[in-house]
Amino acid sequence: MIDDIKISNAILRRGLKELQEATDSEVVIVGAGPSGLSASYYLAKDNINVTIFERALKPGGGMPGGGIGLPVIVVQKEGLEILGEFGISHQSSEEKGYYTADSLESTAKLVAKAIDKGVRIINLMTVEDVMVRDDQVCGVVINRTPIKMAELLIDPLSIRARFVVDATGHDTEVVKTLLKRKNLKLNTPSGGIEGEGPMWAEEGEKNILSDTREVFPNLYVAGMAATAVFGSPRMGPIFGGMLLSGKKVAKLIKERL
Ligand code: 48F
Repeated sequence: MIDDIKISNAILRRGLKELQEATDSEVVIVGAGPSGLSASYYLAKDNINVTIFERALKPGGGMPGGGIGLPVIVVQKEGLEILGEFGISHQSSEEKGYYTADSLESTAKLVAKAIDKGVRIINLMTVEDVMVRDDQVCGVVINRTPIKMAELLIDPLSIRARFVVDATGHDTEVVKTLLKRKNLKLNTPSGGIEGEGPMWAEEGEKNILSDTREVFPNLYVAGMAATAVFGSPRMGPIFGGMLLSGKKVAKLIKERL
C-alpha cells in the first residue's frame, strides 16, 4: 500500500536534512553553470564539503543552450582533458583545432559527476546577499527563487561558508550584492566591477585563468563572473575556459583549506 503522507514525509525528511547540512558548508558556490559545476567537482573530489545554490529550476546555466539553441558547444584543445575527466564525448570539427560536444550531454555529465562526488546542488534557491565579518566573507544569504520572483516580503536564511565562489555568469550577482554594502571594495583596479568587454573569444579565453581569483577576502570569482569583474571580453559558446576556470578556482581554494 502506498501512503500519500509517507511520500510527503520522505520528501520533507530528506530535503530539509540536505538544506540543514548546507548551513555549514566549507565552500558555497553560487550558480550551477559550467564553471560552478566544474569547480564543485574538483573540490568534492578531494572530500571538501561543497554546496551549490542555483537560482533556476534546472542546473546548467548557459551550457545546455549551446549556440543559438543548437545543442552544441565548442571546446578548444586546452579543454579536452576536462571533457575526458567527465566522460564527455567530443568530435573533431572540420574547423581544424576546434572540437564539438553535445551541450546536453555535457551538462548532464557535469551535474551527474559532481553529485557522484558528493556535491549538494540546491536548486530554486537564490543567493541574495553575503555575510561579512572582520572584513571577510563568511557565508551567503539565501531565499527561495519563487519568493524573490513574487517579490514577497519574506526573510531569508543564512549559510556559513569558509569560502564563497561567485559563478553566477555575466551578472556577477554575488559581487554586486557585496558592493551594495557600505565601504566595501574589490581587489580590482577600480575597486569595483570593471565590466565585460565586447565579444572576442581569443582574448577572453586567454584571460580567463588569470581573471579567476579572490576578489575580496574569501570570495572568489569563476567563469563569466571572473571575466566581467576583471573587464575581459566575452567569448560566446566556447566552453573550455569555463571548465578550466572552475578547475582553477578549486585549486586556489584547496591550497587554503
Ligand atoms: O551563466 P552561467 O552558465 O555561468 P558560467 O559558469 O558560464 C558561462 C557560459 O554559460 C556562457 C559563456 C561561455 O563562454 O559565455 O554564458 O560563467 O551560469 C550561471 C548560473 O548562476 C545562476 C544562474 O541561474 C545560472 O545557472 N545564478 C545567477 N544568479 C544567481 C544564481 C543567484 N543570485 N543565486 C543563485 N544562482
